[in-house]
Amino acid sequence: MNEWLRSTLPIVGSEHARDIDTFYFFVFYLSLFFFIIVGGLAVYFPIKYRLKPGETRRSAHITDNFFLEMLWTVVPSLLCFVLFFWGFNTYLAAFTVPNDAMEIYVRGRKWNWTFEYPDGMAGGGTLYVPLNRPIKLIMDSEDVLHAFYIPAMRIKQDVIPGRYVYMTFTPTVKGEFQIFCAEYCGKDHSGMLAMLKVMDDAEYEVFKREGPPEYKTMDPKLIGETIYKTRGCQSCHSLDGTKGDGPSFKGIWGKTEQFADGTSGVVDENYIRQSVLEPQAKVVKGFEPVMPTFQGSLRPVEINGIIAFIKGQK
Ligand code: HEC
Ligand SMILES: [Cu+2]
Repeated sequence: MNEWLRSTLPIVGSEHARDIDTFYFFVFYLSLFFFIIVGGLAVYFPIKYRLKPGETRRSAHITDNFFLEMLWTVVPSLLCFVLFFWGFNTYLAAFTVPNDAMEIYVRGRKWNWTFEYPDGMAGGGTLYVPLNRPIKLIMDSEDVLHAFYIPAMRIKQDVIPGRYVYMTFTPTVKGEFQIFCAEYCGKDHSGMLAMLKVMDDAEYEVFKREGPPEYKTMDPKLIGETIYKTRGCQSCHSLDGTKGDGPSFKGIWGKTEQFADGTSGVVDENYIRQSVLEPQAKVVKGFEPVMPTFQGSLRPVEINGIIAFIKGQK
């Protein structure tokens, strides 16, 4: 029975998930117990006490029964106390963030999730976390209400525009687990799918250095495009020639750029790399030196992607 019941639930990905399941099983069996008593008697009594042909018996006149009344008042009250304190404790434990938790920012928007890691690295689609390390997710939304939900961790939290909310979990099982947006009202929340990938320490080190495994098979241009869209380049650099806070990327590859200090230089691999890592080293004439540095927050493979992407903007 227990095994069958467990098989109807998602995988148990953390200690907290196990606590939630234990509580759930308790409520389930408690309900089953009362269902059998109430349902059983509702079937048994009408049969046992039915009026048989020829009988004119009337029921006995019973006004009260002290013992029974105490029983059905005290026992359910005690059960309610147990359910409340047990449930409240489990909830508190789920929202108490351990001091050494690794912080990851989660951003919801119509219709996807992005994740930003402590070292400034970012990505969407998959949330990468190390095994057995407490994780704190600091979450907000760019537009409407969303609900970040990881069934394997048994945690769900509404994500609200203009306010940070958080949740925490400590994954104890390696593997990939589904992430949903559980917000009901709105067109594509059900399509805001992402994965949680729990990696051991060695795999996580590789991830920090080289980026997500899918980079290996991705076209560098596409990596560059992803960075362009998810890391804010888009807000200052257009692709259609329009001048924004920064120069448009359209047609800059191979062009000779005039700098504010009177020098000039050709837009090539090294120049783009330097522009991203030390934006103030060469400031394009006619622009303010407002570009933030991406030193330490873009991996080499991502910078190569940006170069390939800019090359493609004819
Ligand atoms: C806050 C606005 C802002 C953001 C965000 C920003 N940039 Fe810039 N960028 C600028 C400005 C302004 C310049 C021109 C001044 C300079 O060279 O520092 C510039 C210059 C550049 C240049 C040189 C362009 C040329 O025509 O010579 C490159 C390449 C570049 N940025 C790439 C990026 C990439 C890649 C990102 C995202 C990872 C990014 N920028 C994010 C404002 C921004
Ligand atoms: Cu949503």
